[in-house]
Amino acid sequence: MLCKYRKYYSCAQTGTYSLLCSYQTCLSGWSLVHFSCRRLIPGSVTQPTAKANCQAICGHLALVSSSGELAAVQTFIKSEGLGSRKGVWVDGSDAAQEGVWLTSDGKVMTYIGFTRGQPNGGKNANCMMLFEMEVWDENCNRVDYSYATLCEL
Ligand SMILES: [Ca+2]
Repeated sequence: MLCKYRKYYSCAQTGTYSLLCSYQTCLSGWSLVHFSCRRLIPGSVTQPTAKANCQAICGHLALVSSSGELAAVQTFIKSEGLGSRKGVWVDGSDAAQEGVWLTSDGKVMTYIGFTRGQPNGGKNANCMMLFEMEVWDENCNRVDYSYATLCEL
C-alpha cells in the first residue's frame, strides 16, 4: 500500500489560474472529524498495539490539539457507539519525562485536555486516552487496561 496517496484533497477552480483545495474527502472507512480523516478500530488493545494498528493503515494515533478538536473527536466516538465507559487511545505520552506530554514525533503537546483530577497515574500511567466525556492518563501496556484505537491520517 502506498501511504503517500492516502490523503485526498478536494479542489475547485476559483479563477482562471487558481485552485482552492481543501482536505475534505476521506477514503472509504474514514470519517472527516475536525478537518482530518479519522478511523476508530474497536478492539481492545494496549497503546503500542494501537499505534501499530494506525501505522498499518497508513495513519497515526489521533492527535487532539484544541478543545474544539477534543469536542469533535468525542462526538465522533459517541457516534461510533463504543459506549461511555469504553475508551480510545490517542496520541500523547509522558513516558520520557513524567509530566511532560509529547506527541509520537517528540513534540511537546501544546494542548492537553485532561479531565479535572487527571492525570493521576504518575509513572505507572504514561499514555493518553479518552472516553466520550473524559481524558485520562493510563498504563500503556497492561492488557487489562486496554482500549480501542483512534487513528488519523
Ligand atoms: Ca505519567
